[in-house]
Amino acid sequence: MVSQSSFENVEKLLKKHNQSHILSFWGELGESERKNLLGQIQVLDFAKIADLAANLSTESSLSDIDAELVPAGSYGPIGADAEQNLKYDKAIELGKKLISEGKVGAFVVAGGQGTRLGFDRPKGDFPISPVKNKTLFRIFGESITAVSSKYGAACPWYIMTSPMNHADTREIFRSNGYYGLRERDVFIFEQGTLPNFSFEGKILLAEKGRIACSPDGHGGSLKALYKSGAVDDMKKRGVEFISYWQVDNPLVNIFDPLFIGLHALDEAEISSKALVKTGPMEKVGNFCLVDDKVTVIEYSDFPDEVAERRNPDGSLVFQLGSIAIHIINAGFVEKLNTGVLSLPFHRAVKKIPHIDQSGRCVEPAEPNGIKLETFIFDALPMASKSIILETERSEEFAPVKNATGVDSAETAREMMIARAVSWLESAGITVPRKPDGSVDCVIEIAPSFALEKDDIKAKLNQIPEIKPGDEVYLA
Ligand code: UD2
Repeated sequence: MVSQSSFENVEKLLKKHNQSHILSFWGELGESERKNLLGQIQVLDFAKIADLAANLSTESSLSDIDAELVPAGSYGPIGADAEQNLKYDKAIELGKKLISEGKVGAFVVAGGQGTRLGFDRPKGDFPISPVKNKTLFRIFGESITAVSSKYGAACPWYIMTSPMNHADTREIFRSNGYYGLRERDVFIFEQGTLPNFSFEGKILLAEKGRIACSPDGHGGSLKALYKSGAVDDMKKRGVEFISYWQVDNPLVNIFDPLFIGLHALDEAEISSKALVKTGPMEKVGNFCLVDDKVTVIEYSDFPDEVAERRNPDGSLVFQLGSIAIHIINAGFVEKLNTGVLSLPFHRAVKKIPHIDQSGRCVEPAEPNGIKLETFIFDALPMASKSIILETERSEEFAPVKNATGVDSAETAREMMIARAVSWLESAGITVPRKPDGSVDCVIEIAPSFALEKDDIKAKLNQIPEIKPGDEVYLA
């Protein structure tokens, strides 16, 4: 039973922060609803919320730092220059050693809702591979299994979900036999949530006894990795480096020795992969230096005028885009959590169903409130050192965001086929093409067959002759 004193304490707290309406329906609530609501209120960080509520109507603006924005520098793509290649050889050797010593863990953030894709299950369960229709989770799972056997090390896989998809995700992993990994090497945990606000800064109620909340963004992973015990699990296993990626990218190279090795050689705390953007408005974050610190500014916060700036040779000044692939030191996550971990909040204006003050359910037709999220890349400037490695789009980035058009399942499948074809052709295999030069077959390479281009060379005798119109699955 909820004690009178804990009710009174919460009542006082809400009054102080101008959020008393949360208890408007207290008299109508049953005992367990009351307990849940008090529980929800007690975990809120009111100092932060007061600050937020006061600033909710302020659009984010870069005008004050604009003048100091400088593009961040990066390591170039592999093979680009001779001096660099020497360092790359050393980095690859170190990266391979760290993987085989079990010092690298895989970590996918999968708490998002896949709204744009129109898929109402966890996005990782979306079927995507061109021949076998493997899901995103299956592709990642098979890649991690293949890496484990290639390097003779058990590579653990950490998966962050949100309250919206946690139970479903667990069930998907269980019913798919953990995609070939041992159950004890798979660690699924939930991220936190943040309350939703009206434009006036009032916390919205989803039900009379429940606050409207949404996932706290992928930045929440830094807290959730620590709180869930994932970091402790890493310590027990000797995992020092976390390979971070997003659930929507089937081309990700999860254990990239070069990236891991460069990060470790340079003693960085969190590092990133970048691509040269397709144009000024590509929907990826922009790598900048702010106060000499590597920083990502999301496309939606980046002023058009700055995005359009060009060098004398016509290239974009801010040409490096973030593809949300990072190496993060487990020690860095721990350090942030034992200090004051405070990522900035980003606001998104949304339609938020809620209960109004008369107790009616409102399903708004127009945006009526604000959801807040934190972003992982806002931790970059908190690192003592952060490096960027430029990579090739065709090798590593095919995001599945939309139902059709740009960054859709269709474009991702085309890119998966194109990468398979390029790997085969670089090993001297003939792939049929139409008179216009386009590929005239569908090819899928299983992670167990090849994790990278060079793995193909050892398998040449297992590759059948490919004829026009063939569907080929190499496993
Ligand atoms: C993200 C990046 C963008 C670029 C692009 C590349 C942000 C804000 N933008 O854009 O700069 O790198 O990806 O594809 O990151 N997620 C959670 N919990 C949450 C919210 C998201 O786990 O609370 C996961 C989600 O499941 C997905 C990833 O984070 O794996 C990206 O989320 P998104 O689709 O909202 O990001 P997007 O496409 O706007």
